[in-house]
Amino acid sequence: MGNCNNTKQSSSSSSGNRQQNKLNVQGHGEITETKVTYKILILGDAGVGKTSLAIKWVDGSFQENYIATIGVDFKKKDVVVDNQLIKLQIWDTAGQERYNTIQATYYRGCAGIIVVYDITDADSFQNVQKWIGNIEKNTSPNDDITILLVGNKADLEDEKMVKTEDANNFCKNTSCVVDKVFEVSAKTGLNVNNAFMALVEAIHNKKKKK
Ligand SMILES: Nc1nc2c(ncn2[C@@H]2O[C@H](COP(=O)(O)OP(=O)(O)OP(=O)(O)O)[C@@H](O)[C@H]2O)c(=O)[nH]1
Ligand SMILES: [Mg+2]
Repeated sequence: MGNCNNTKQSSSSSSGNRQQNKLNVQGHGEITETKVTYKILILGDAGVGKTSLAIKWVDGSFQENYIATIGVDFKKKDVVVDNQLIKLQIWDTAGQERYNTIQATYYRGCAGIIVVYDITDADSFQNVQKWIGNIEKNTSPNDDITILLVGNKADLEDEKMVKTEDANNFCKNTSCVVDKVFEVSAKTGLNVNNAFMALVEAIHNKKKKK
């Protein structure tokens, strides 16, 4: 796979400056507020569940009816990693082909990208390659972006068309991608928090090494 930075390599770029304050967050005791913001982009074909995943993780809700995203939607969430408060800016993009041209600008300042496919839709998994190609075309290795592959709609196990093994092999063979797939369900919430937190922790650990 092309020019993405290997997650094990370090690079000079970084996002966010670190001003440190102490503060108390319920359930976490005293933590350090680092004023670090990570921008996370969600990509993938139309209808795979990008918006549903963002809504489930940030608001805890789910809706059955499909309303296609137009352009991009934004969500914010704060998380604690290593006793540090990290602010996340989540950019939920439109999967529909006609919006693809404006996505080049979305990559600016991006720390992590979630590429989503639907486990019941083999085409959406085939197209993951296209999305990774799009990332490579619009970013440079110095941007040091961490990518996480997510297979959504895991609640529809009976209709599963994409093998976990194939998705894991894809991750292992693609240098900038976290080395395993997260199969999740925006409907039931299965693994949703684990997936987002795995990405945030991977970004955080990379930046810590610099
Ligand atoms: N069964 C099931 N349905 C889901 C799940 N996630 C999303 N859906 C449904 O799939 C449809 C599309 O979901 P969206 O979240 O709008 O998809 P999207 O990827 O944001 O689509 P675009 O905005 O057009 O790119 C909706 O009808 C959702 O209810 C899931 O985990 N399980
Ligand atoms: Mg959407």
